[in-house]
Amino acid sequence: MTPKKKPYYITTPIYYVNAKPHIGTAYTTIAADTLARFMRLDGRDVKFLTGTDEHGQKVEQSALAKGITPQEYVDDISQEFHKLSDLFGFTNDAFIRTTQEHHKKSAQALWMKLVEKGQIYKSTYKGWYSVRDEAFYNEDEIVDGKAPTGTEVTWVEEPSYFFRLSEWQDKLLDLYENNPDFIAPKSRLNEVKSFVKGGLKDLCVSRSSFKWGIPVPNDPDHVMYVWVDALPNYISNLGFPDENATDFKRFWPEAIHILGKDIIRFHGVYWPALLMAAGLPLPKRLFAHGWWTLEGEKISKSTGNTIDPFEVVETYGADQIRYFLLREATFGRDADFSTSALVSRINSDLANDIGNLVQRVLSFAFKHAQGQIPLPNAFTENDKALLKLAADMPEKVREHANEQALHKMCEEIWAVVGEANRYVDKEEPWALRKTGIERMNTVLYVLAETIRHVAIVAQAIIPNAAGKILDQLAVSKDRRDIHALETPLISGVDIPKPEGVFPRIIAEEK
Ligand code: ME8
Repeated sequence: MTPKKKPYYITTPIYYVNAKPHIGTAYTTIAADTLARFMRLDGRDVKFLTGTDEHGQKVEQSALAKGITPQEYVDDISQEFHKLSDLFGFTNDAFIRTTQEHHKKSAQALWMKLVEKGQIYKSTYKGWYSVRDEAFYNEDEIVDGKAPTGTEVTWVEEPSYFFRLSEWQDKLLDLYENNPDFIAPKSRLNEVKSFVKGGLKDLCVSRSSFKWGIPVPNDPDHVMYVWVDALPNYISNLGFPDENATDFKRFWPEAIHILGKDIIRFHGVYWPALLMAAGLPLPKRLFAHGWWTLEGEKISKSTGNTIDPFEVVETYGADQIRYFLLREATFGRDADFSTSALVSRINSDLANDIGNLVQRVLSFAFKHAQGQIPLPNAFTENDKALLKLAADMPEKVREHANEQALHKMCEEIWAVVGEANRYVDKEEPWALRKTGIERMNTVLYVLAETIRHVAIVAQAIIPNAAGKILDQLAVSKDRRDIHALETPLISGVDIPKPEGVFPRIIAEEK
C-alpha cells in the first residue's frame, strides 16, 4: 500500500494592490514557489496560496486620485500580480483576492466567532494611524511626528470595535516558549517576544471613516480593519468557516507562512491571538525573510526605488533571476540587489558551472558515444564518490527545505555541480576516447547520472532550465520526481542534440 501523501500548505502574504509588483514582492512568491515545487517533487500533497489584499483606505484614496472606483482599481492591479505569476511560472494552486465573496463571508464568520466568545467590544479609538502602513501606532512609538517606519501618521478619533488582544499576552508567550520553531529566524522570534513582553493593548479592529472594506456584521457603518480582513485569507482559501471542509481539515494545521520581516508583528502576534481567541488551531510556522535593498535602502513601492521584475526577466531570464534571489541572500537576512552581483552569479554559477558541465558532457556523448548515454562498466572509487555525493544530495536539500533555508538548498545542489566539474577535469573523457572507450563510457554515465540528480532537484529552483536538461538526458516526464532517483538512469537510449541552457549572455562588468 502506498503511504498517503503528507500535506504541505505554504502561503505568501497577500500583496496590497496600491502599486504594481516589484522585485521584493516577487521574491517572497519565488521563495514559496521553490518550496512548493520541491515538496511536490518530494511526493508531498502541496497547496500553495498567494493573492492580493484589496481593501483599505490606501486603495480607496488611490482609486479616488485616479478618478475610478476602488473595484476598477483593484481589478486592474490584481492583473499585474497574475502576470507576475506567468512571468516566473509560479505554481500556486489558488490566487485569493480579498474582494471575493467567499473570502468576505469567511472573514465575517471569523468576526462573529470572536463576538460570540466575547472577544470583540465597541468603544472609541483615539490615536495615530498610518494609511500607508495600514497600522495603528501608540504615542510612544511616534518618532518626530512619524510612524516608526517613517510614514506619515494622522490623529484618528472614531467609534471603533476592539479585539481583546491584551488578554492573550500570556498565552502568546507560552506559545513562543513551547514552540520555539513557530517563528523563524530566531532574531524575529526574539523581536516578537520582546514586543509581547512589553505589554499588549486591545487592538482596534474596525474603521468607520471610509467605506472600502468588508462590512462589520450587524453594523454597516463599520468596515473591518484591513489586517483582520486580510489575515483570514489563509483559512478562507481552505473553506473556513466550514471547519469540516476537506481542505481545511487536511491543510490548516500544516500551514507555513512565508512573509517579509516588516509584517512579522501582524503574523506573529495578531494572527495567533485571533485564532486562539476564535478557538481555531494555529499555523505550524512563520518564516520572515529580510529585505532586498538597493544601495542600502529598502526596495519599496512607497519610496519608488523599485526594480521592475518584468524588465529584469526580459534582460536576464526568469530562471536567472529566481536563482540569483534565492542564492544571493541568506534567507532571513537583508541583501543588496546589484547588477554586478547578478551578472557574476549568472556567469559563474549558471553559465560556467552548471551550463558548461551539461554542455560539455552531453555534446561529447552526442558526438562520441553514438548520441546516447552509454552503459557503464565497473565503477572506480572516484566514480562511486561522485555518485554517492549526488545520491545523498536530495536528503540534504530536504532538510534545508524543511527549515526554509533556501540559500542552502542552492548551495547543496551546486556543491554537486562543482564536484562533477572537478571530476570531468580529472577523468578527461576526451582523452579516454583514444585510450579506453569502456572507461570513457563509464565516466560519461557517471556524469549523466550526476546531472540527472542535479536537474531533478534543481527543478524547484530553475524550473525551465532543469526541465530542458532532463529533456536532453531523455528522462521521461513521469520520471522527474525525487522518488525516480531511487532507480538508476536508463542509459543506452538516444539523446537529442544538446543545446546550451545557460548562455553566458552578458559581459562581466570590470
Ligand atoms: O504587507 N524585500 O502587503 P505588501 C523583500 N497586504 N520583500 C519585500 C520587499 C523587499 N524590499 N518589499 C516587499 C502587505 N516585500 C499586506 C500583507 S498578509 C495577510 C497581508 C514583500 O504589498 C515581503 O513579503 O506591502 C513583505 O512582507 C510583503 O512584500 C509586503 O507586501
